[in-house]
Formats: sequence, C-alpha cells, structure tokens
Amino acid sequence: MKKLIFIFLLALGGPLSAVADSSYVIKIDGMTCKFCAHNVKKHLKKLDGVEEVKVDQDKGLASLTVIPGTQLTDAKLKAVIAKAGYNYRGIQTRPE
Ligand code: 9UX
Repeated sequence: MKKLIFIFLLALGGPLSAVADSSYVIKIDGMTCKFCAHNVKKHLKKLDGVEEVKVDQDKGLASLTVIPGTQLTDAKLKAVIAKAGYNYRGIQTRPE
C-alpha cells in the first residue's frame, strides 16, 4: 500500500514541477491584433523542445513551456520572431 501511495505522489509531482521549472517568458513588440498573437504562437511552436506557447498580445509577452533541459538562445528567438514579422525584445524569465 505504501508503494502505491509513493507512485501516486510521483505521478502527481513529476509533471507539475516540470511545468513550473521549464518556462521561458519573452518580450515581443509589434503585436497589434489577435491575429498577430496567433502568428507569433504558430512560429514559436516550431522551435525544437517547445511544447506549449501562450501569447498575451496586450502585454507583448509570450510564455513558452519547453521540454526540461531545452536551451533557447536570444539569437534563435530573435530569428523566429523576426521571421514572423515582429520585434524581439529579449528573455524576461528563463527556466531555473
Ligand atoms: Mo492584425 Mo498583426 O490585422 O501582424 S495580424 S495587425
């Protein structure tokens, strides 16, 4: 029985802590309508290791959930955002 509880806690704690530890928040200028946000999201999702992207058009922020250990560089992010047609302003938060 103790073993079952242990497995349960492992299953619960594993994914949750992984999500909390593996997010980048980046600043993007130039998104002026909701289709801009959609466009940015589409491009960011193509990056290796990126699992989920959320874009806040009003704040000019994108939150990227990555596979733990994924390293996103300024150069890589800047290139993708430029390709999408917007202005990359840097990483605001990175995984611990
Ligand atoms: Mo909206 Mo953004 O018409 O590139 S899509 S302004």
